Amino acid sequence: MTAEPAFSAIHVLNGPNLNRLGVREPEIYGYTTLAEIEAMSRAAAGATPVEFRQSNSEQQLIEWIHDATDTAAGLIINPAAFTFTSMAIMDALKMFPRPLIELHISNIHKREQMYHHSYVSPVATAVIAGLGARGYAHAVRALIEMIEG
Ligand code: DHK
Repeated sequence: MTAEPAFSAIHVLNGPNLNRLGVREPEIYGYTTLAEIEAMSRAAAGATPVEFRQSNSEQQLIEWIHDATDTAAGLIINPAAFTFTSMAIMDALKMFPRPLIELHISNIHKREQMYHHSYVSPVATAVIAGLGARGYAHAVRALIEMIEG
C-alpha cells in the first residue's frame, strides 16, 4: 500500500455538535446527517481523495489542522461554535498555506449577534454560509477548482 502522495487529498474538518446533525435543531441545520454530508462531499470530490473528520475537541481539531498543513492540498472547516471563541484554531489555521474554506450550514450573519464575529474568516480564502448541508458539496467543488486553478 503506497502512502497517499502529499498534497493530493482535501481535508474536511467539523467541529463540536456536528455529529448530532439530523436531530440537532433541525429548524436551523436541517435533517441531513453528518454521514450523509460526508457521502455528498466524497461524491462531489470525484477522484480527489477526501479526509473527512469530526471532533467535539478543540485540541483534536488543532492537531488535524496541523496534519492538513503537512499533507493536504486544501482544507474545508466548519469550526461550529469554536468559530466564535477559538484564537487557538485561528492561530493553527494561520499556518495553513493552501486554499482554505470556512463553511457554515446556517447563515451565521442572519442569526443572533454572538454568531456574527468569526475568528476564522480573516484567515480563510473563502467563506460559505447559509446553503445548508449542500454547502459542503459546493465547498468541495470550489476548493478543487482553486487547487487546480
Ligand atoms: C454550526 C454550529 O454548530 C454552530 O455553533 C454555528 C454552524 C453554526 C453551522 O451553521 O454550520 O453557530
